[in-house]
Amino acid sequence: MFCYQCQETANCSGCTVSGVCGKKPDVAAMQDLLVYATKGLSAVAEELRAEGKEVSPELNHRVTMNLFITITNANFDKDAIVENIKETFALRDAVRATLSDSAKLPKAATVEVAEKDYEIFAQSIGVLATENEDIRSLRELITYGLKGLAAYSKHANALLKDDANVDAFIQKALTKTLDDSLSVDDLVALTLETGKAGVEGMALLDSANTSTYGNPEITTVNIGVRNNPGILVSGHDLRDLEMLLDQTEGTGVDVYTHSEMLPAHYYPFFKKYKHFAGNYGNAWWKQKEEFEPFNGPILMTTNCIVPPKDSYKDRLWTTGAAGFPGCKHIGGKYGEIKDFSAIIEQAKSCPAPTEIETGTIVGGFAHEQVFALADKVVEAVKSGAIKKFVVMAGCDGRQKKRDYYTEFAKALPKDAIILTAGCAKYKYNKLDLGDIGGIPRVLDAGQCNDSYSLALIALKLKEVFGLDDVNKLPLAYNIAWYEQKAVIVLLALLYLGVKNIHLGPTLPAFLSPNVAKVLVENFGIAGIGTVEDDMKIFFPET
Ligand code: FSO
Ligand code: SF4
Repeated sequence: MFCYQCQETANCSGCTVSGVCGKKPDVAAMQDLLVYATKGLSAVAEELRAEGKEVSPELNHRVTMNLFITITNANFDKDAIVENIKETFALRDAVRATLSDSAKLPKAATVEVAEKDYEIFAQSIGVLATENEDIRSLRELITYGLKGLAAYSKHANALLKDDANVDAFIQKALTKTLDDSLSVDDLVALTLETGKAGVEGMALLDSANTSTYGNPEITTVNIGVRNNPGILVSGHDLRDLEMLLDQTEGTGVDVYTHSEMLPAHYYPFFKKYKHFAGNYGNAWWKQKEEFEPFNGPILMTTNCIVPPKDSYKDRLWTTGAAGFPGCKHIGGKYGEIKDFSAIIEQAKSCPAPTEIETGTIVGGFAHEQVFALADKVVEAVKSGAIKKFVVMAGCDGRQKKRDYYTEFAKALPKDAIILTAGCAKYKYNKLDLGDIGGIPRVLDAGQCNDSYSLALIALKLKEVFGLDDVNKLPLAYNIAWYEQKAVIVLLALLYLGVKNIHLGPTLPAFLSPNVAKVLVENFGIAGIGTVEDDMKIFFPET
């Protein structure tokens, strides 16, 4: 196997024996083949569009779901992935049969592979099949960005919102990663185009979320527990959460959020559920310690599964793109009501969660809420009470060196505000960093996709202060990344013209020296150093 798509890849270069995440070589091979089959399907869809024919929502959804399945920590279930490969090849062949001309299609769109040969064939189409390291680097950078974009599209699709342009772009770009005639410059241009589509994808999801659930607002979330049995919902899918809340109403079972699901509490819609009890635990990587004392079932709606301990494996359920062998999976198509009765029945027989923390956290600072506070914020900046904003969005992870982010947050000057989104917030959202004139020093916009809000806030500040360049704001970026959704957020920020982003705890292994050089020279991308040194870089004036 060879996989280097996430931040914790072995030795900062690539997982070759087994994934640090727990992904085994046979699952890695099936994920590679699923990506390849999806690229073939996309090439067929591209040709269909070129012939002026319509591409079905079924095909669009198949592409986004397949990519989502291959995101780090989303799906470890080989059998489920094999099923998706078979279905993808079948759909590819059926659609190809409707083309007038299929002579120009790449091999991925035509090759026939028997199921018994999947693993052998997968060895020939993995990441290392592209020999030139710069072309490989750019192809993978684009593919990983598209995986993140696909995940965000899928969440919008679950709310019955689609953007045909975003789907068409994903398929066009996937097809281009198969094209040997493209140069490094062509692929650099495609990388920036991917960032543009990332902005559109996040805008789509933002509008799907806010039109369905309202605009996030300042909310205090309980992190303790109640006395009833509970179900813990993890991942990012708000529609799954909504269905589960509907079905648990009046059953005596409470529902808690975990990790990236915390921001659900910020939406007005979810406040009507009396049994929506609070948030339990911390970022995804602590689940081995925290799922055991939760005592009840846990529903993983998306990525960030840590291979479970036997002590709670029978309480771990998956749905959507997520999967783990031996854990029960709840199916359901877009627009259908999923049947959560079995998980609810299991919850009823479980003890209430054991309390591991008490207190509250505050969040809900997405774009509309911050715009509502704009006068106060502008006043605080003008008076000098707020001197700088630091965007510390992104992901948390299990590596010790990520303690840097806690120490960085603690070391910040007291007149600096943290703007955050994603599970990176768990490194400092319980530190009690205080407020500046009533404005909390940690403003949490929501999930990683809500980094879109942070971009809108930056653009609004630029407008209010009459600046011609977003880089002239008193705003710095110190972003933590882990998996591929962070890649699309990064590409989106680059497309919006944001410069000098610091990215850590390590730079992506999939950036070749030359591609890294392009990012450094054109965008000022940098890594992180020690907290002390970085304070001097971020706050040269103090
Ligand atoms: Fe964190 Fe996981 Fe949201 Fe990622 S929960 S690491 S960037 O999936 O998606 O922020
Ligand atoms: Fe390794 Fe990350 Fe790939 Fe898992 S997803 S195999 S940890 S690079």
